[in-house]
Amino acid sequence: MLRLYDDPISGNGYKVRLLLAHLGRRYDYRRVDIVTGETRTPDFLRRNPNGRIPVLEFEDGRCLAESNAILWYLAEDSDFAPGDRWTRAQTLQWMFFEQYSHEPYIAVLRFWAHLGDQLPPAQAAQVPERQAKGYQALDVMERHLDATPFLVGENFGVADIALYAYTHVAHEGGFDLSGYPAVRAWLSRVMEQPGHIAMNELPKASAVSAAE
Ligand SMILES: N[C@@H](CCC(=O)N[C@@H](CS)C(=O)NCC(=O)O)C(=O)O
Repeated sequence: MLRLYDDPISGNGYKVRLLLAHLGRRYDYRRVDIVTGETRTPDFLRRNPNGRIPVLEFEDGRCLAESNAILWYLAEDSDFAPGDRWTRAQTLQWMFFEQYSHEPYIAVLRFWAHLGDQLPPAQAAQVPERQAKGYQALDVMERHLDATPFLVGENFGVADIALYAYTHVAHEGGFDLSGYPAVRAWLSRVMEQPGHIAMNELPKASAVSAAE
């Protein structure tokens, strides 16, 4: 059975849980605490030398890191994968946008907000700039989603999953989505997809175990 190493607080991990739910796949869930450094133990670093969740482990021991690479792998040959060359390229365009222009601002500010008073001053000083760049990413999405129901044309797919994960909790990092009606309508469309699970929905207790 597939095994997912993840922390429930992580939007990157949620992307993978959300796609696995849509695909109806069972998997073993291993919780790894990112705040206490469980991603940096020798045991975990053997699975991902980059010391980060999510990591998908296969029965033969191979491990795949990077949330969007995992989405791409799992979606292949499913309804969530883009069909032709152009939609594949557009999907990758949005997934790279997510990693370079969205996640470093919207996800990181959410994580920093969770740290509260523990946030080091050097990082607190970066908040205004990261907030401005996060709003720039939302502006890009708003303009695009004003003209199309999903990020890549008419069909819900892995680009939507990749960007939904942190956009729907952007408010937790201090972002106000009230000025983004097209983004909010898209968030609702994603939530309405059959098979959708919320971020705090973990696989059944029997499939959940603590990291070894
Ligand atoms: N680009 C990676 C980012 C992964 C990442 O930043 N993971 C965070 C949680 S969201 C993590 O494991 N942090 C723990 C650490 O850095 O030790 C992806 O998309 O999977």
